[in-house]
Amino acid sequence: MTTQTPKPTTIHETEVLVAGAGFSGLYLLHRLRSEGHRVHVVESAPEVGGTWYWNRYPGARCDVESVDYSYSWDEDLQQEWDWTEKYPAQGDILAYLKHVADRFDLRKDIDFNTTLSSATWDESQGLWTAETDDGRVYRARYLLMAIGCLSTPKEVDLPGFDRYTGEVLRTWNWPEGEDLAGKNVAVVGTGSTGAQVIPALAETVADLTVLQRTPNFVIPTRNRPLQDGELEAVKAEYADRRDRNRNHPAGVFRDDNEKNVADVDAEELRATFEERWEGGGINFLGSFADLMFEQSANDAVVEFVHSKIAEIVDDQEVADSLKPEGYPLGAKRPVVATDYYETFNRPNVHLIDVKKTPLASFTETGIELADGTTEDFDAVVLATGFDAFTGSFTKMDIRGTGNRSLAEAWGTEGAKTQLGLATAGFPNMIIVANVGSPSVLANMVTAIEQHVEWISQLLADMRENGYTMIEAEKDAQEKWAATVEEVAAMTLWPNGDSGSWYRGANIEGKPQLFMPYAAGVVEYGDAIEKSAANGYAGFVRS
Ligand code: NA7
Repeated sequence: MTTQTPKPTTIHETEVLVAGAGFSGLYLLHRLRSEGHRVHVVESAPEVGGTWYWNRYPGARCDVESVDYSYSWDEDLQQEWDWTEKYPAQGDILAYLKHVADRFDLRKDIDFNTTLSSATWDESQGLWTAETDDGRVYRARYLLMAIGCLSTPKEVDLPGFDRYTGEVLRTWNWPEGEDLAGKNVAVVGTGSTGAQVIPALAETVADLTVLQRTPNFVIPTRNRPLQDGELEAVKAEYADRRDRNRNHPAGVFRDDNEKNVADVDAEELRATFEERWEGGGINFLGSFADLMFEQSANDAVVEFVHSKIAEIVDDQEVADSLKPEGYPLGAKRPVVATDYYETFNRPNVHLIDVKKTPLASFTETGIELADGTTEDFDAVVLATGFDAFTGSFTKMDIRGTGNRSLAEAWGTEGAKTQLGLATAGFPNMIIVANVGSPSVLANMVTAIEQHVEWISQLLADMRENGYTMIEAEKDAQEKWAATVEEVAAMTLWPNGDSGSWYRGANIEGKPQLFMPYAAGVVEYGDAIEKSAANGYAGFVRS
């Protein structure tokens, strides 16, 4: 028997290791590298883009306008890039991020097809050691988690799903170019993803069955090509536009109505909702100032959307199933989609309301419902959502001081952070636009830029003052977690029985805590700036 000497592991040493090459990771790399830091990025995908690389299902589109869902930090970049539609399709965003990667020569510092499986804090050396699933090792002073809020799919929990032998497509990793034309297809899930993929597939498949558990409020997108001169007008005052975005809690300027529902009569109420509905998009949420604060105001908007569903959908039994009930509009992430309700008038589209007729089980060829009816499909599309915020952290074996596991820390107490930037016991691990910050409740790109700029300021300050370690203080973290909860409790966001991923309610057994900071990017920016100005209050440095 011969003993083989194990090959020595190559250790990639760097100062800053960034996990993720989406909007956050690319900006971190560019910014920190240009400030003289040694930065390296690892990315699971073979390409940049993060969320916008993976979610390439038919119909995938962002609900923030193109000209706002883009970087503001380079005037030449924003002047030279030409968006073509009001709201960007997934492919357009991906093309933009690829352009950014090439234009700023970012690829040379990114390892693609590289998934971190663990990261361990070495207390004696003050370094993170991160290992990939194929045994490569990185060592870095700082570990920046730019891994996205919605990057780890929820495990499939459909009864008998492993019996099904037909084609299965996952919206979060859609096979390039597959449109399922002419097939008999079922879609499971009616969140933002389902509401986009359903109308897109309905146009090409022979037959589409939608399995709906909880209906959502679906606002029309009203996407359209940008008109002549429209982009030029934005470019002529881009800096001001970006400023307005940064100064709106949603990270994107919205022409919000200052009136409350109680201030107007029935006629103005209806006219206001109608106008915003016709205008389309997230602007609808700015119909009245108190929509997310007063139950009675929210009841009014719910009633309006119900009336729209009844008006659009021909079959009133289907319309009734599509009407969300039992939770305020907004408690589950509002959905923006094109021709969603109209799609249910198509002869090739059928709704199965599994709350009315439960799904007994998947079979080898399709499904069997509790009432004994069966249906067969060529393909099943899963649009069943994500283990939001924490899922991408806890699936990694992250170990901080005293070898404490992050999955254990967050699994028992819920995900708590100091100012959404770090978590106690995990020194030098900085979190980007995720739990405890406005993240998903704002224009993600604005939220990301805010974080990247704060991190750049932090690392410069650490270098100047000779610090090598920063850690969240436990007490400050508890206070911030309480603030996040209190702010959410002032709104209707956490209310009702919506099963929202905002508070982990879509994952069985996950501790329920409202995870994003609901006061928005302006107040949040003040809070993180105040900490920095006070010597990084709420953090310990050494
Ligand atoms: P969501 O919003 O979490 O939606 C997932 C959908 O899948 C939702 O309708 C779920 O119903 C449904 N689902 C999940 N599991 C099941 C089972 N077991 N049976 C029936 N239906 C199920 O994820 P999306 O991908 O649509 O959107 C995520 C975010 O990405 C989006 O908000 C944007 O910010 C971008 P449920 O509501 O749990 O009853």
